[in-house]
Amino acid sequence: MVALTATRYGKDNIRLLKVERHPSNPKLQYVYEFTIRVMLEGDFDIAYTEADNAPIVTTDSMKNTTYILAKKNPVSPPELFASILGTHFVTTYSHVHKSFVHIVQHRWTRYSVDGKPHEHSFIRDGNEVRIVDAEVEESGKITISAGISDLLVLKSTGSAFYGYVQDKYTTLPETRDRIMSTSVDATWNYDSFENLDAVRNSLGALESGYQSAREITLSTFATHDSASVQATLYLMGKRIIEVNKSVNNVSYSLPNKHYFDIDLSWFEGLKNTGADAQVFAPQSNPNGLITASISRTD
Ligand code: AZA
Repeated sequence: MVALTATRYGKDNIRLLKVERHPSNPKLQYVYEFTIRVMLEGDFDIAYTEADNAPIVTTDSMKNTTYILAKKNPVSPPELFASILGTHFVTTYSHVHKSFVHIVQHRWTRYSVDGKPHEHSFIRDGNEVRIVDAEVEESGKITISAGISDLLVLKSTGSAFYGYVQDKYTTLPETRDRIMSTSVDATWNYDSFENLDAVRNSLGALESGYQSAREITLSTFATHDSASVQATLYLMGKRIIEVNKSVNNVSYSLPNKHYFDIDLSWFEGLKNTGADAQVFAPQSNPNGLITASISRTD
């Protein structure tokens, strides 16, 4: 005997770019580029167990719906668009009980020409992306998590690492001054929203939630006199929760991108290690991977 115990299906990698024009100055334009995944849960079992396609909302229709709702609605902040899209599926189809919308927003940052922000020209300033996940229930309740991925940062000093376990397996030298680099993946969760209107009433908080989490991540990375990736990670998460009252949980995944000293003493006694190190060898792998979640407890 077997049983179907869980199903979820949808369209992945729906790519779209939307141009929005300023209401009173159509030459001033805004662009938003997304890669979107829409997944549905509901009464779809017979499609799997009896080869009966009657309940299937095609994944092609999900793609079409995504384009149409992007045309008819604001797509920024992405937390709002994810909620609009997810709400559409649970309100349009009575057999859809839950929808899951995942949005990856790619960077297009307005750039300046002759010192003035240009009206319609943008630059991809890095591979960093903004992430949103919205889970929408048929009651209307919306649970949103947001995040940042692939935010690559490096500091050339202000990081030490010593005092760790020393045993017969240890070869890593202690250091009071090292390069620290990571590609930040951060996710934070908001209190759930009763419905789409509640999301619409919180747009400022959602946008500032993203901006402040990014700003805290960058400033803490730069200014913290770091004892380890672990200690810097914890401080970032703690500060985000302290600043943002509607955020209850922050998770980070921080690969440790190592840059090793190169001993050049074999060449005419050239000093290039410890305090004299200037030329480093970037390492691709293996790499450390430091993860943690920090939660509000009060
Ligand atoms: N944390 C660090 O910050 N650096 C390291 C570690 C670690 O756990 N292990 N090796 N180097």
